[in-house]
Amino acid sequence: METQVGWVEEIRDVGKIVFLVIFHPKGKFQAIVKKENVDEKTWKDVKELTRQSAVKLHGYWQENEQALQGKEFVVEKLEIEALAEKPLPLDPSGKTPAMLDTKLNWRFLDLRNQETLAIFKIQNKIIQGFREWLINNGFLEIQPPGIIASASEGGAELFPLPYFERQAYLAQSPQLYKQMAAISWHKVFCIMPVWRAEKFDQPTHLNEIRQMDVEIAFIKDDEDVLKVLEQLLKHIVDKVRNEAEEQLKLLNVELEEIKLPIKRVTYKEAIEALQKKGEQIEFGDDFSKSQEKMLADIFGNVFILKDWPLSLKPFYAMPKNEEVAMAFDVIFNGLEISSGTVRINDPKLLEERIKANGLNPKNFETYINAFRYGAPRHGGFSFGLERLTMVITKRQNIREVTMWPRDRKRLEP
Ligand code: AMO
Repeated sequence: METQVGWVEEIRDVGKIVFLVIFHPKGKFQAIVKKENVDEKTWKDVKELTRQSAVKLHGYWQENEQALQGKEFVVEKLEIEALAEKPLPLDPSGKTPAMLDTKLNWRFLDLRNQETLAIFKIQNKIIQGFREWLINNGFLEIQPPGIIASASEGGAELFPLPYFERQAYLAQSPQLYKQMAAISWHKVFCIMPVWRAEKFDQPTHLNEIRQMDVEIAFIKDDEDVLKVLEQLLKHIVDKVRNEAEEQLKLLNVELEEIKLPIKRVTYKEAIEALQKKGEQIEFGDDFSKSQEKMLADIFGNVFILKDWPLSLKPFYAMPKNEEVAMAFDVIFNGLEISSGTVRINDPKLLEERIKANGLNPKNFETYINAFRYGAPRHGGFSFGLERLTMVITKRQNIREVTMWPRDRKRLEP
């Protein structure tokens, strides 16, 4: 006798036989309970069963062409592990459509929905693909802190945190720490949550995200970093295409292969292309979300926007000349999924740039000092895990691809 566990998605009672559809993340299956095959207790329990109850089934598999996967589980004994209350606040079978808000309010139930499961199985592959490519290419995984003393990406977006006698902040990026690791360990990466106190209410922004970061030392310029980025991105997309075919199909998504090299477009070319289309935009302006989409129509599904004005990039970005930084963004299906730069590894220049950005070098002393003792030139980038999941699964709202999203209104569950 074998044992299967799962949650009851459907119950079809035809008198002396009860058919069950059982949800399990491995795959749904049909179970069949016949009065003549089971003891009295099991039969009584089956008749009292409610949808979404957790059950343990003991029995065996038999072939049945009409059943899911061509087989069904013949139940000889059933144990109710936990009976679900009625009515259900959300029907995860998807038969009764629900608003995203309701799905998120009852996320634990929604995790039993096939589409939701497919999204997060794909997200698993994205994380695995990221980690495996980097490990296979000699990168070490690091663990930066989540509590920090000063900003790395601009002061306005920090969540303050009382920290004993001092003021601390939730990390908005592992930036300064991955740099300090790369100047000693050469090639490093990390995956960690970060927090941004942005007040937007947009389908592309959250206040807590997972960043997948890479940092490489002994580089010459931004192209050395971009070569790593594009191979890594291609590997992630290939992995999803090869190992999550079933999930992509279920979500009705055609995921195109990434052809290398990814097209490079300079910031200046992008501005000119938008101006030609009649957009009001000048050198020095950032692109709006709709302009990013327009750029995708012009330059394609995936492209790299590089040579950004210094004023639009953080203080640590290495200047290429007086105007632009060695900085880039990756635009995938019209959305920024990653950005990165070559970093300043000269303490004097770093101090100057910190001041030029209206920040106080005193708050960055430990960081600046890190570049006084054999700090090779380095650079890196960060993918937003949720943004990447969003463009790969072609979902419209970042909350769909975030298990428990944190935004201005949502702190629970
Ligand atoms: P940046 O601030 O551009 O760069 O962030 C990198 C990537 O993180 C994602 N992201 C977000 N996703 C959803 N909601 C948000 N509020 C949000 N903010 C950022 C995006 C973005 O491309 N330290 C640098 C990276 C580096 O230079 O290595 C940084 O954090 O996908």
